[in-house]
Amino acid sequence: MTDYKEMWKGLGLDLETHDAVLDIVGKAYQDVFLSQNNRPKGMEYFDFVMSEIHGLRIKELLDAKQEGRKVIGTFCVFVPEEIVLAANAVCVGLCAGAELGFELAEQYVPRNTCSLIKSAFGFKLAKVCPYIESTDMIVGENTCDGKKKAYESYKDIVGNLYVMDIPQTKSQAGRNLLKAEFVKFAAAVGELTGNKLTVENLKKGIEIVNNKRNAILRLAKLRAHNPVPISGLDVLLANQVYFYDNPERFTASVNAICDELEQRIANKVGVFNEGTPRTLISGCPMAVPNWKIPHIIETSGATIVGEEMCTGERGTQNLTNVNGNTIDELIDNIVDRYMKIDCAIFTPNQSRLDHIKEMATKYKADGVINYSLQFCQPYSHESMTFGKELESEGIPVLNLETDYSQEDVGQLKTRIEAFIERIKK
Ligand code: BJ8
Repeated sequence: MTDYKEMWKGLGLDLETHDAVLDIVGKAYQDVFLSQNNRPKGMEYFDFVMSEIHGLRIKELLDAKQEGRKVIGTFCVFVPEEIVLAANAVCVGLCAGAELGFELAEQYVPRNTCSLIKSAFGFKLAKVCPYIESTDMIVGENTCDGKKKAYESYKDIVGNLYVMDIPQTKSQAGRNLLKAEFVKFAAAVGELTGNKLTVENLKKGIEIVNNKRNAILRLAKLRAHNPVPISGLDVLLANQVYFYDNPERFTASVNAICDELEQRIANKVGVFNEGTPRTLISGCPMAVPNWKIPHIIETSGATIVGEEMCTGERGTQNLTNVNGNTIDELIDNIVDRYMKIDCAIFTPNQSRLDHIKEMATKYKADGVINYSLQFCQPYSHESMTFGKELESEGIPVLNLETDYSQEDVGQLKTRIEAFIERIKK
């Protein structure tokens, strides 16, 4: 096994704490993923990626930097990767899904802040994230109040934060705002990288990201089959790795899994028996290694057939039109695509509810599990209103609120098991 200690030391990581983190993630991975039966062979690629989560991929990022490329870290699917790639920079997701460094984080954000935000601070302050330390620019986005206010202090601790405004309504004014922000972002990326946007490099960036989204959407579609050919956990993992892998390699690996699954479907091979209750998860994003709820669901007698979340179909569902003769036209296409993201920060947000219903039908879900992180106002609100609406249309719903701790696992399991009993009937 390659020894990456010197590389981590060079990035300023706290080696002792970092070792402990890798140990915990490795064990969790073993328990949650490697214990599954009958996984597609193609998932070995993701096993490898996960085993090198802080190793090979970080080395690739550092090699890219040696070649003069820049690394841009993001926390939100509103950051246009097309523009990052057009400028020959590398895009990496920075959201973290572990309860680490929370005490340190609470010196900067109130205790009643969601775990996603706290972990962004915790990973930086505890010096355990080689991704954060490899970035030349980190992009924050003014979405929910929690993130918006947190970035005011995050900028002081990271030193390379760029903040982007995001509209909160799907109006013409909202679209104008997003376009102005994307144009400004393109200029900032151009300044950082020394590479100006051209029609050619922008089209290339759009194509790379479209291919990546197409592959993951192809994977999603195959789950409509019964028996389902791949577990929800494995698809969630692919959606999580989506944010930091080399995009072309990711696309090829996901397409290879899809080829294998098509074969499975033809042979009626599944990971769960035909007739296993099918659930759709909807809500806040789940970053690595946040696998708590999906693991409980898939070890309690049900499977997950879709993720209506940013680490899932909300983040990938629309492609960007690559046709255009000018930079302005292509930016317009990018803006049109991103305006369709139905994050709960938008008001009203009917398209998200419509998408949940559409996914429930498309993937033949027997019920919807709404997942909100504690203290997340936007998603908790929508869980309540959408939950009522879905129930009124005969779609069973379970609303869960949790955080990154393991303390509520027993309680969650009891509620999830009861819900599975209900949808079985
Ligand atoms: S587009 S969902 S990635 S903002 S969980 S920090 S909302 S209090 S993450 Fe998100 Fe972009 Fe929207 Fe998607 Fe706030 Fe809620 Fe915390 Fe959240």
